[in-house]
Amino acid sequence: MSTRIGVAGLEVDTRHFIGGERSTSGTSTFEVTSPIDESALGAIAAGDERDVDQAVRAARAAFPRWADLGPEGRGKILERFAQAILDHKEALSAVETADNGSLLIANLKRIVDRAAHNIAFFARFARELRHEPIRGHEVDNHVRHEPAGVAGLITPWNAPLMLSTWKLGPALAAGNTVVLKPPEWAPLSCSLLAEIAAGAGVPPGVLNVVQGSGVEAGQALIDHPGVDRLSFTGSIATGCTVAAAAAAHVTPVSLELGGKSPFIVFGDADLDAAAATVAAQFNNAGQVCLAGTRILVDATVEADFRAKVLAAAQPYVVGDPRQRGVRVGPLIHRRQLERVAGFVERARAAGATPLLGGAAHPLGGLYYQPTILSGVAQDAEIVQNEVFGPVLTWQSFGSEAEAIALANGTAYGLAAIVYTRDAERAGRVAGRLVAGTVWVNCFFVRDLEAPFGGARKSGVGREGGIHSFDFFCDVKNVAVRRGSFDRAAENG
Ligand code: TXE
Repeated sequence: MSTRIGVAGLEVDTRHFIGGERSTSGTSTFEVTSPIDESALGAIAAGDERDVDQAVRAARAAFPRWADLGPEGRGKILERFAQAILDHKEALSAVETADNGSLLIANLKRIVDRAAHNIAFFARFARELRHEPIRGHEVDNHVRHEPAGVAGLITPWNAPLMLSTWKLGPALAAGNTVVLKPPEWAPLSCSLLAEIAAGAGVPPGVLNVVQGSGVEAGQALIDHPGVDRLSFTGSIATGCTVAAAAAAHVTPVSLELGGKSPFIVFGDADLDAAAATVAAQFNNAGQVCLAGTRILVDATVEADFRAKVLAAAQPYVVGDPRQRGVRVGPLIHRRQLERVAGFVERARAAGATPLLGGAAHPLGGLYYQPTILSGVAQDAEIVQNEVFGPVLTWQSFGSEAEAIALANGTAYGLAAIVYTRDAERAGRVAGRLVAGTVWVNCFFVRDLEAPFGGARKSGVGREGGIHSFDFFCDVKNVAVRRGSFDRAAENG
């Protein structure tokens, strides 16, 4: 196996990053391909139990010193890490685009900035975290957030850089050391990230990366008894496996799973703004867990809104994600293309009508047309299951109660989007929707201090701000008998 491969004019190391060094214990590899043209990017070290064990041991060895640095000491290093991410913006953007097909312009303009912010925000949050003592009858309760130990982080392919830093930020700032298992379909930006962290002064063993398949490297990580926290983003099926493995060691687990979020448009809404936001659901080729993929529109404005949505979708040009003007890149992998195409074919066979698209793009490869399907029943597969591609469904409703019933009528509960000009209605509907996040007249705004997570099968737990620290820390209460030290001072 070559230890370096050329990607987008850059060199990326193919080995794991353990204890501050590149290493691999076995010889097995997996092929990484670029979704842009399905070309081979190269062979990457496939981690196994031994690599994971080595990484957990390295993380464990590094933990006491990292924890002892405290929020101030860690914060300085993490701020340098955040700055180093920005300094490597071009490289990270180019590699992420080559590896997972996301738009280059989006990576350059937003994603890398956000990745850096994910680290810097939590570094600052840890420094500023203060607890007022809770005054009880006999004691003062001093609440402390103590680092838990070694955190195992598992991330998916749709946004590896963004989602890995979203977990790394709070885990590291809280004083944990980590083992990160990046997605096998897009592992390369995390390989770069590990080196960038080391270059910025993150000590050896604090951030370890083990690449490989879910069933081998991922499974070894979730089964490892030396892991104190497991944070996972991915599919529901794998989430269940992670939860079961965590249960065996009573390891706290955070699961961010899929979504099938409703996008409700009331008759009084700003239809132009709502239509533009509907079209934005095609971003990242629809491979977004939060996407509002079920359009629910007030029947009284349906025809007007349909025309506006179709017009708003026009600029969503499909093509090479490196080209300017392109707004929808390829799907990640041929298996994902087949999965998306299968959903649409079955929906059409069951009577769904495309208002837009409805098939693979004439460009071929892994490109799929932005698609909106009407004539779908609430219990149809396409309405009930996450497609994870540029595919939306279209339904209308006759009353607020019906809109809420349709919106809540799936097993998911990640997010919901509501467009209305009526503030009272917005509050009322938001209260009745089953969702971890409700966006009113907006979409995809995620302040890092706000809680994030899913209801029902969309996940377990909340992260963001203090919620992240509650998860990544052992929350300890030190109850001190009031006056006991004063008396000791008087006596002594
Ligand atoms: O997810 P997996 P996949 C959904 C979406 C998509 C579907 C399948 O519907 O079509 O999931 O995607 C690791 N032990 N989402 O197959 O398998 C795996 O290596 C430990 C929603 O990629 O859940 C990868 O790093 N780890 C989603 C991560 O889990 C295991 C984003 C996610 O992979 C493992 C992605 C195991 N036994 C897909 N098996 C979102 N919510 O953002 C796999 N993994």
